[in-house]
Amino acid sequence: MNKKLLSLVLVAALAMSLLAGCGAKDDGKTTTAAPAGDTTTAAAGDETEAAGTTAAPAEGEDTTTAAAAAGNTTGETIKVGYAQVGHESDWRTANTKNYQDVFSAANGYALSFVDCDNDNAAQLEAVRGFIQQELDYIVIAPIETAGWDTVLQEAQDAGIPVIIADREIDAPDTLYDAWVGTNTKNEGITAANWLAEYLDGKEANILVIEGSVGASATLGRTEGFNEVAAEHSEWKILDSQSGDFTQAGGQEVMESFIKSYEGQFNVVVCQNDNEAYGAMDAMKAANITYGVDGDVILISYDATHDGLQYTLDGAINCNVECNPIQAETVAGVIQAMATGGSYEKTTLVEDQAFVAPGITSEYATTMTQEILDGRAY
Ligand code: GZL
Ligand code: ZN
Repeated sequence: MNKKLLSLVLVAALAMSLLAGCGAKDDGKTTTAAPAGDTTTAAAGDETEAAGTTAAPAEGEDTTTAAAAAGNTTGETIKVGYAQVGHESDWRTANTKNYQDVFSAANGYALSFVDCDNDNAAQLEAVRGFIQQELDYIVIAPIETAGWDTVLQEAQDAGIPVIIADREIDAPDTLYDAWVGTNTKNEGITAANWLAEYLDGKEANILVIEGSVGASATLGRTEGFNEVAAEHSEWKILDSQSGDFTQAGGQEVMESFIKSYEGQFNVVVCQNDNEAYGAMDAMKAANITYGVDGDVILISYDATHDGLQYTLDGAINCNVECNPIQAETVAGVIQAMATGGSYEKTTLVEDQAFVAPGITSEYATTMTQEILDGRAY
C-alpha cells in the first residue's frame, strides 16, 4: 500500500475514532433544541468537530478513544506551540489542562506552552519565539482580536501552519490555516433569549460585567445580548463595564455598580463564571439577594464546574456554556495537516445553556446533579 493511501487509511481510522470518541463526553446532557438562527452547532459531517466535544477521559474511562482522537499517527514527534491567553479564569485553567493532556509526549507531541498573562506584547513575543524554534505548528488563543497581521505573515513566510483557537482575530483568513472555537455572539443571543422567556414581558434594568476589553468573547457576547435587548423596549441596560474575566474584577465592578445603582437593577449579566463569583460576594456584602429566590436575576457564561454548582444551587439563574475542551479538535486538524488529510477551515465547538432547577426553558437545560457529576470540567 503506497504512503499516500496508507496515510488516508490512517486518517480515516482516526476520523472514525474521533466519532467514537465523542460519546466519551456523554454526560447525560440533552441537546436542547437550538433556537432558530443558532449556528453554534458545528459544521455538519465534519469528523474533526466531533473531537471538540470529547472531554478528557474521566477516571477509569476508556482512554484509548480519547488518546486515539488526539494521538499522533505520523510516527514522528510533532512540535506544537500554544500561545495561551493567560490564567485569568477557571475556564482558562480547564482549557490549559486539556491542551497539556492532549498534546502530551505519550500522544506523540512536544508542546511548547506559553501563558501570556493577558499581555498582548507577551503573546506576540511567544509566537515569534515559536517561529524561531521552527516548531511544526503554532496554536494561538488570541487575547485580543487586533494586531495579528504582521506576526501571522512572519509565521506564513516561515512555512509554519497557524491555528487560531478559542477566540477570534481581525485578520484576513488567508493569514492563518484553521480556526477552532465557539460562537460567542450566539452565547449572548442565548442568554438574552432566555432572559426574555423568563421575564415574559416584565421590565428589566440590567447591569453587565463584561469580559476583557478587546477580546472576541467580550465583543461577541455583548453584541449578541444587545441585539436581542434592542427588541425589548421594557429592558434598560443601566451600565456595562469590564471585569477582565476575573473574580476580583467582577467584585470590583459590582461594588461600583451597587454604589451607583442600588435599588435600581434587577438583572446582572457576568460574562464569565469568575466575574459572577465576585459579583455574588459584592451583592452579599450589600445584602442584595440574587438567584431564583433573590431580587436580582444572575446570568453567567462558561458553565464551568463551580458555575454549574451555583446554577444547581439556584444562585445563578442561567449559565451559558462555552466549551473549553478544544484540544482534541485542534489535534485532529494538525493530524490532517500532517498527513495530507482534509480538514475544515472553521470548526465550531458545541455549546449549550443551563438553568437552575425549577426553571424550564426552550433555550437551556434544567440543571441536575447527574449533569454536574458527568461534566468533564
Ligand atoms: C471564551 C474564553 C473566555 C471565557 C473566560 O471563549 O475566551 O476567556 O469565557 C476566559 O472565562 O477567561
Ligand atoms: Zn420584551
